[in-house]
Amino acid sequence: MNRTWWKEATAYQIYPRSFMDSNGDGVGDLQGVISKLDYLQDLGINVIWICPIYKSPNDDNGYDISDYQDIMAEFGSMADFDQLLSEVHARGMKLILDLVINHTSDEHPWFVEARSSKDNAKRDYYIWRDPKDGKEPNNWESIFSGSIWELDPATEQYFMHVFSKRQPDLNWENPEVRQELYGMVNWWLDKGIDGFRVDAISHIKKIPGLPDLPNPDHLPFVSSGAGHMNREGIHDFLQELKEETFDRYDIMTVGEASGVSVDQAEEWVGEEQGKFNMIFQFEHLALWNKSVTGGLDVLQLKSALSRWQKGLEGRGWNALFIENHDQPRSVSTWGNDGEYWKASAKSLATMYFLMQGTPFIYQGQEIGMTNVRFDSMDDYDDVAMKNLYRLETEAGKSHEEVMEVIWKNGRDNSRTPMQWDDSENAGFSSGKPWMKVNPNFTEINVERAKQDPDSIYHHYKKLIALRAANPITVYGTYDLILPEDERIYAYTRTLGNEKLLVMSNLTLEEALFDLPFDLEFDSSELLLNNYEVDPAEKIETVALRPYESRVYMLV
Ligand code: TEU
Ligand code: CA
Repeated sequence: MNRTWWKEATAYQIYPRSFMDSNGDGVGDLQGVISKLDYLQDLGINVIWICPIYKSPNDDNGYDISDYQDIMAEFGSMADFDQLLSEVHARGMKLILDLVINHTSDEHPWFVEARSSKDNAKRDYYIWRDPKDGKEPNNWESIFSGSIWELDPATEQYFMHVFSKRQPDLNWENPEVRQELYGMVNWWLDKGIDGFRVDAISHIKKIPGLPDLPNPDHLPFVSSGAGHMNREGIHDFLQELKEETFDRYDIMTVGEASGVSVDQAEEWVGEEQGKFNMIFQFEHLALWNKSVTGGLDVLQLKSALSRWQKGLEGRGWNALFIENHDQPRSVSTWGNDGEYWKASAKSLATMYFLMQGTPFIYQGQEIGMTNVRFDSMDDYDDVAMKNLYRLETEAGKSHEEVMEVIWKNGRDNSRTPMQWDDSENAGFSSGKPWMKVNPNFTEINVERAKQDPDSIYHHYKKLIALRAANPITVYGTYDLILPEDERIYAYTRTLGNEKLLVMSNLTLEEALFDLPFDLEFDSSELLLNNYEVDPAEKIETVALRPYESRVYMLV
């Protein structure tokens, strides 16, 4: 396997609106990010992925872009961006941006023109259809609830939006659209950025004819992935994108690729044929029920992640993650944010971090930030959850019922301001934050975590250092062990005559680790643990306490 910088890197995701506010207006900004670069460097971070910072009316917090080559005024100016880039580089780190090219904002000049008349030159930049029987052109549902179509009264045609109605989908079938996008991508790459996380890229190809999808339950609209998620023909677009842009630079690319399965890995991330260096796959995210009671299914988690580990072995590269700005907090969802808060956050961290791939940490994950429960919808912002709330309450559900779902699944769980210290507004802002701070900030914050040698923060720091110092953690071959165990996620990594043994109890119960008898070694060295352990303890059988995890080097 070829060695490259992006395989060896540890990445950190910043949601700029909620990271650090430098001027007291309550909104995080680029100067705020700059002020925390030393913090990230000290943590051991090599690559920063910053969520969209472009000009945007913020219907979906920057994922609705109205000018690709300008900076959102609330975040700063292009001069601030240039400073950010050079300060990141000065610290030996890399910066990748979020590339949102499935759709634009409805305020993008292309769309403003396109909607002005049916024969406008930009009309075909988007996807327009006549009404069918006085209604939507087909029965597809938007990922953000409701129809995928919005009627534009001026021209009496509908336009398609896979996400919010203020995020019209670009028409990738139009070569002019593609050329415009490539030019923009190269403009940023020429500026010297180090790559992109490519948003919702598996949605750019829609099936020909946009037919109704099967609707056995006679729903008003049906979940529409079959119409636009990883559809046939998408690789023609992706290949062109790669050739016209990415291939010309030494950069890192990560596609956000829902709906892609491991048997398609070669085309997506193969070392030769792949369109991206790595992708965020979604299979493990679907594993905790979207229901209120759903917890973590350890067996399924093991099979999903192992499938990707083995599927890409020697062929491509994984992006490793358990959190991002679209998911609730991992410690609340998969771990335990009560009594076993520390232990479970560390056990989850160890479990995913030492697999083969490039690990990503989402801001706040490194201090174990948790989900939040606000009582009123007024304290929430996410357009997806606001749509859901409106439609569900209109359909007769009670406020309480819908709030349970939002508390458990809502994207704002991970979008509350970063908790830096225990001062007012958690040190995020001297003004009123755009979104309320999680009230647990007096307990959970960076300052306190740094002072506590036993903190989740220090555990992450050790993991990052362990990865940086041991090529086996990057290049070693992954093998799942104890596949049938319902509590323990255990695996080995092998490189030369070394083996790394990683064991994580992912449950509240004690679990007995039985070393497989074919695992041979002369000596074992304890490298990382989250409970007190006697380093000389024999590891043939180990009683792992709730959420206990350990890492050994076997030689
Ligand atoms: O998310 C995209 C996203 O969630 C879908 O790609 C995913 O396919 C779907 O949920 C699976 O059913 C990205 C951003 O991360 C998100 O914040 C944006 O809201 C969204 O794109 C629109 O730009
Ligand atoms: Ca600000």
